[in-house]
Amino acid sequence: MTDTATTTANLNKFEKFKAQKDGLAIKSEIEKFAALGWEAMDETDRDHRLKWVGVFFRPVTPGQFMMRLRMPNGILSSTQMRVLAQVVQRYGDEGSADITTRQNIQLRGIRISDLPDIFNRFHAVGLTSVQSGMDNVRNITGDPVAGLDADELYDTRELIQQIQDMLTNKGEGNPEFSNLPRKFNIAITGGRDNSVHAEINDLAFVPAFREDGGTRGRGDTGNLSPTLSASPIFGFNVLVGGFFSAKRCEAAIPLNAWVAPEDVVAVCRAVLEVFRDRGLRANRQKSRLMWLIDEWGLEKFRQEVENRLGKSLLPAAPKDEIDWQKRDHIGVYKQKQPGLNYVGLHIPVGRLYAEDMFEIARLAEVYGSGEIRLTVEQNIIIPNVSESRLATFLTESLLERFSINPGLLTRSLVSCTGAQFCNFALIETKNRALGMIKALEEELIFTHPVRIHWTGCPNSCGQPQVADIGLMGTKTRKNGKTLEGVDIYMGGKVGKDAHLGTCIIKGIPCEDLQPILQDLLIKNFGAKVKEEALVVD
Ligand code: SRM
Ligand code: SF4
Repeated sequence: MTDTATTTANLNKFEKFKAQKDGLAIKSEIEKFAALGWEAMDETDRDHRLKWVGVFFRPVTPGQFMMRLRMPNGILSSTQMRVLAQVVQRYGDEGSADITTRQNIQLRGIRISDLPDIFNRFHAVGLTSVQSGMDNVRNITGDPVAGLDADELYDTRELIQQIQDMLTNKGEGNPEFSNLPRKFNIAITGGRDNSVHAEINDLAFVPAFREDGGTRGRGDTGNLSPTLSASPIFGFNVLVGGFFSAKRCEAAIPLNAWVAPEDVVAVCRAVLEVFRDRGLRANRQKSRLMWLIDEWGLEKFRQEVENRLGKSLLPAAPKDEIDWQKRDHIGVYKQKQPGLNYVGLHIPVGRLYAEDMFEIARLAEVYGSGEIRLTVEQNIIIPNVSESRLATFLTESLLERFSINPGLLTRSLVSCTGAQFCNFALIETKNRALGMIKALEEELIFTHPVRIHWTGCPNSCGQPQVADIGLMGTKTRKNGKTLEGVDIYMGGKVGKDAHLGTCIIKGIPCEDLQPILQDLLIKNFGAKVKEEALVVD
């Protein structure tokens, strides 16, 4: 046996194949795969390693792959959107795109033979899909209205781009971070409403002022050089270990650290180096960062981060600045730039087709500055719409489908991919979610939005634990038959004092769900039955 064979013998299957060949290695094999075709490819390359370049084999639609991009801070240009539209357009009815719960875009219908051309197109417009799946850092989320919002404390855009550049070697792929023990999520919020769900990330930065302006921890070797300042200094309190998995869900906990914006990239690197080198790899169900923190205790973890950083971390500021309810950004809002507005369009369950994407790109160019933003609620924002053009913009026909004023259930609906494309799914989600919301809105009147999140299985990609009402797919039994069903979560709170909801009812068959939801909405969220729904004919 070789050394490698000896050391890999006891590893789980994922660690084994990563040790045999790094996922990023397949970057140089794309032309070969394209010529070979998916049927003839090595199965590990096809089903797993391709995810290192953001290409996902879909057992539900074999031969039609999914591509997951990276959209730092959820921002893209109209030129980039048009390229994405061109890519899915060539697949006709089988081509589509989804806005994801990480402010990102996934493309569907992709043929392996087209990958070289697609990567060339991406490259030409500065798009990358590198390291967006498997044991890599996912899309880094930030405030969707960064740089637009008059009340923001920090514009997160540049910082997030810097982190992505560091982690991915400017989108080309970075072998330093291509073999983590498991996936890793990073979020930064510079606003007051925690628009990124900081609490459900492995590493999150939330705004916080240090009153004393005290020591900044700048010495290379841990020597602190005090700089006194009269006014509070802006920075971030750091949260660690938030995650959802089928086995366990945890909100992130404070690391008891405050970092200045200029130190955020280095802190990300230090945390990731600790996770990469010391994270638990034996059992994939116990590999996320929180399991390491559990094993070591927070103090030791913090100490190891400081060792990697080469300097001390300052203690957390006593309070963070998350003091608003979370906004959904749907509708028209004034920007901090005089005379400009941002317009949030509701995209039902995040699903887009090529013609929608071309149209969004056109609207962003004609009425805005060509910029398009995505939200973790799977919607779109078009910024920089001038006052003089706003009224005409609002008459555009696309806004009839992608409304700025949808129904109060519709506007907050979120859904994961579900059975249409995801082989983990226990139920169909997106279409079912839309049908259910339509039926409930026909029967009930609401006074405020109710956030309903659907997720097709316990992996929780649709984040049911952050919702007012979360619906998690399951299989259930009724009259001796196995049916698609849901476990119902409630109590999720976002924004200020965010906390996770918990499961309150298990195993409701989807066919029996509507009256149960109706009841929950009436009893807990002030919904009222419409007069006409009460008329019996
Ligand atoms: Fe997820 C795996 C879709 C956000 C937790 N997720 C998957 C896979 C890749 C499984 C697969 O291969 O089929 C799904 C791809 C289906 C498809 O064809 O679209 C998938 N996850 C998604 C997306 C597209 C849901 C959506 O409709 O928006 C989201 C893509 C985000 C992105 O742009 O990167 C998505 N996934 C999430 C989130 C939410 C978040 O990050 O805020 C979570 C929970 C948070 C977390 O990770 O801590 C999440 N996905 C998972 C897990 C459970 C992780 C674990 O530690 O066990 C899996 C399964 C796994 O990794 O083994 C998973
Ligand atoms: Fe697939 Fe389950 Fe994630 Fe939904 S929650 S996308 S069904 S893995």
